[in-house]
Amino acid sequence: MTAYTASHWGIYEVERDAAGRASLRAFAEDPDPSPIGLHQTDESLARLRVLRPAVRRSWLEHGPGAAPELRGREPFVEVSWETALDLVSAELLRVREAHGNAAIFGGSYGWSSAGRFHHAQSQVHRFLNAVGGYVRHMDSYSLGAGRALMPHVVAPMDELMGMHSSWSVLAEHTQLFVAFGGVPAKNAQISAGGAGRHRVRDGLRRMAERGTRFVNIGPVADNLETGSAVEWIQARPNTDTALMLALAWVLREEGLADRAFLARCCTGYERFERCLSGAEDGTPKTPAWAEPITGVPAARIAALAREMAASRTMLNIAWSLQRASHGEQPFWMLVTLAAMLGQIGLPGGGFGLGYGATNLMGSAHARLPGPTLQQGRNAVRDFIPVARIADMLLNPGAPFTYVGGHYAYPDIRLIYWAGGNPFHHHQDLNRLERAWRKPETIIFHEQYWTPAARRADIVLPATTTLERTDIGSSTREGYLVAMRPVASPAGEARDDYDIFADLAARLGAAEAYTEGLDSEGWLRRLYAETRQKSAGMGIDLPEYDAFQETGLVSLAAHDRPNVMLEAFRADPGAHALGTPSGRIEITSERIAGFGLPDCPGYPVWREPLEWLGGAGTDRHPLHLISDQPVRRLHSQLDASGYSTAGKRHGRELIHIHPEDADERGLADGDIVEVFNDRGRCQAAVCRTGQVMRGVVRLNTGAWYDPDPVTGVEKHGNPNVLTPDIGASGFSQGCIAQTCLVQVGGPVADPPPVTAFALPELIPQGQWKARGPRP
Ligand SMILES: Nc1nc2c(c(=O)[nH]1)N[C@H]1C(S)=C(S)[C@@H](COP(=O)(O)OP(=O)(O)OC[C@H]3O[C@@H](n4cnc5c(=O)[nH]c(N)nc54)[C@H](O)[C@@H]3O)O[C@H]1N2
Ligand SMILES: Nc1nc2c(c(=O)[nH]1)N[C@H]1C(S)=C(S)[C@@H](COP(=O)(O)OP(=O)(O)OC[C@H]3O[C@@H](n4cnc5c(=O)[nH]c(N)nc54)[C@H](O)[C@@H]3O)O[C@H]1N2
Ligand SMILES: [Mo]
Repeated sequence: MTAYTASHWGIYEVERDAAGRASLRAFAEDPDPSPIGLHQTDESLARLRVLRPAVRRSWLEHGPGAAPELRGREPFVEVSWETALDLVSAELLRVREAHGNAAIFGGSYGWSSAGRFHHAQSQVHRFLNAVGGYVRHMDSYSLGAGRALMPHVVAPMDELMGMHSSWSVLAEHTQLFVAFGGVPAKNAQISAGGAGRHRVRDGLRRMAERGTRFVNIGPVADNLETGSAVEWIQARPNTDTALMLALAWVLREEGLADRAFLARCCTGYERFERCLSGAEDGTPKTPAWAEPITGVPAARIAALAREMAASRTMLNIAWSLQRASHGEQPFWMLVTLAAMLGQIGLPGGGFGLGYGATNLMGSAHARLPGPTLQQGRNAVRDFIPVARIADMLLNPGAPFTYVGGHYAYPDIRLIYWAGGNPFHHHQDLNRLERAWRKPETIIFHEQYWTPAARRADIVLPATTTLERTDIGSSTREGYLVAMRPVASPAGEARDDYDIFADLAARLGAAEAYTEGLDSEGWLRRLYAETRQKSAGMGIDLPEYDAFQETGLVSLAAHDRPNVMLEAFRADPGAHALGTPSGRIEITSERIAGFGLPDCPGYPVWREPLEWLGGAGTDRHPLHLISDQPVRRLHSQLDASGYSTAGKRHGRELIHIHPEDADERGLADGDIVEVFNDRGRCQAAVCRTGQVMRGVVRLNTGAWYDPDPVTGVEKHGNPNVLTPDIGASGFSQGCIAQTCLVQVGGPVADPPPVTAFALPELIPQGQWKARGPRP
């Protein structure tokens, strides 16, 4: 009987050698398995594990708030679990009593691991709710602007993601596929909670074979592989909204807009049209207007608009476009453009919000109600938009706006994090370093000595999925997986659940947190709930023990190809959307009512904070794209052999156009400094015609490794360069893709990369011998 494990990268089969040592191999039913997950068992990762509870030396000696500027620079003292749990529970009590639960930040953003029960974010939220609540976060780094916007325009993002038209429908019906930001197969390696069969590469190939024509618009060419020709229209980063407006202008001007669809299924087109035509501001949004903004020839824009109107056209947008200054606008404008084409709800037409952003979009699998751990009720009302963490820490009490509301940042004394890496995911990491000094105590559960764990005060070692029993299940991925432990816990690592259960007991909240169940009891309960709900949908799942026995349930028999918004189009009255009007809102009275200058009531072009057509290009003439990494998920598994094989001289590659490289005298493999006024990082040059002139690309996820003396980041982490400013006063989403930089000449004598060096760890006994730090 095959044993399985599930991960964000897919399902893998567990193989054992004669000595019983486990290794992973690709899942036989996966047509395009991701190599990333095969490397979960690499030795190079094992040496980075947190093996014992550890406390930063000054914090242990002098208590909360001691020498916060030494976070990340000090040794840790390894202590027993008893000591660590006593310290954590006493500190939670102290902060709660002195400042209340609104002084605890437990947003704890991050991808954690696959597995529905041992999901660190759910566990930490449930625990903090059980002990009186915490300050939470809204939205995600993935979709800050998109998540806030889409419920007002069409539907919430989670609903939309699950209803994308299936790949088979696209292959049959789509004649023209226009992608803003490609359909990157590298990104579709993953799905939150675990990919099943990887379907994007095959989906694109079949479309090309059936004759779909592809146009890829954006600064990068190699993010749309169809096995045949793709037209690449080079457009400056962050200017897509201007381009789409010009396409819309042509549709209107030439009578190609579907007025019947706009009248029947949308609201507010007329208001938008006044801006489009120039009636309002005297500037018609013509192709000639868009050309100098986008760099795309006006004639090509006009022709493309006509081609779109003459074909069954699918418009797709990458999520990265909304991870930008005014990131609401490209999403809103894409929907508007698709509405003008009038093909929303028709097979193969309409819009996609992120085909390729993960494996999910385009699935034909049933939407199984996966097992979900209830997180309980949060007694604290304060929250932040997720990417405003440094603002919150630096400016307690300061006001902020979010989706029309006015709020104030809470005053945080304690941070509790499990399952995320803020020193990977946040922008302007030099600013975060300063903000990070504010709390008196920072507690992390981690598996690895990540840059964030190294900047904590108390680190509790957590098990990995490979060390736990769990249930793998993800929206529309087609499988339920009985995840088996593959190895015993490293060192003294414990499950997040067991750590929180012990803490809850110390804080008198054992019953609220555990409800009297251990992990096994919870798995049985969650599975039973899913089984019952599935039965209601006509999907029969085996009993828990039989499920454990088979290891895997395939839901393929319930597959059904989907056409997005088909029912709505057929009868918008009977299938009204959840927007205030029940229609697609090209103008949102609600958003207009918020009176925000940087996000009015209909889609508009606004200059990004930093861009190739704006100020600052004299000193920082290159636009930096910091996109998702090809060889890892965020910062996870960065030390694996697969991820490190993609580096050069131990550094990330910066992709640069050969002419931009020549101007700087740069050869392949040269180590350079990439810089702006926020920071500097080093990277190794990769000359390529796959990025347009004036644009450089540096994947995210290299473990943050600043030189302690110069402050220069040595490993190639772009987040020392990106701005930490909200997309707008509406969403406050992260704007990592809005960033100007300069690339310097080759660095003569680069210091060694130390990203994967362990912090100094002092065994508890030896710490006493050394005595307190002077
Ligand atoms: N410049 C730039 N920055 C970006 C982006 C970008 O496009 N450009 N993208 C952003 C996006 S979309 C995202 S989603 C974020 C991602 O940011 P994160 O989700 O924070 O990144 P990960 O590296 O996945 O961090 C997950 C951490 O959880 C730990 N972990 C995994 N499983 C468990 C577990 O079971 N228990 C515990 N206790 N810990 C566990 C892992 O070891 C890892 O350190 O990054 C954002 N940052
Ligand atoms: N292998 C791998 N896959 C992942 C992840 C990972 O870490 N590793 N992360 C996952 C997560 S959490 C998320 S949220 C998704 C994110 O999915 P996305 O945000 O869509 O992914 P990115 O790779 O950042 O960007 C996609 C493409 O958009 C292009 N682009 C950037 N800016 C612009 C622009 O202004 N205009 C145009 N037209 N194009 C632009 C980039 O060149 C890139 O090729 O990916 C997921 N998939
Ligand atoms: Mo994301």
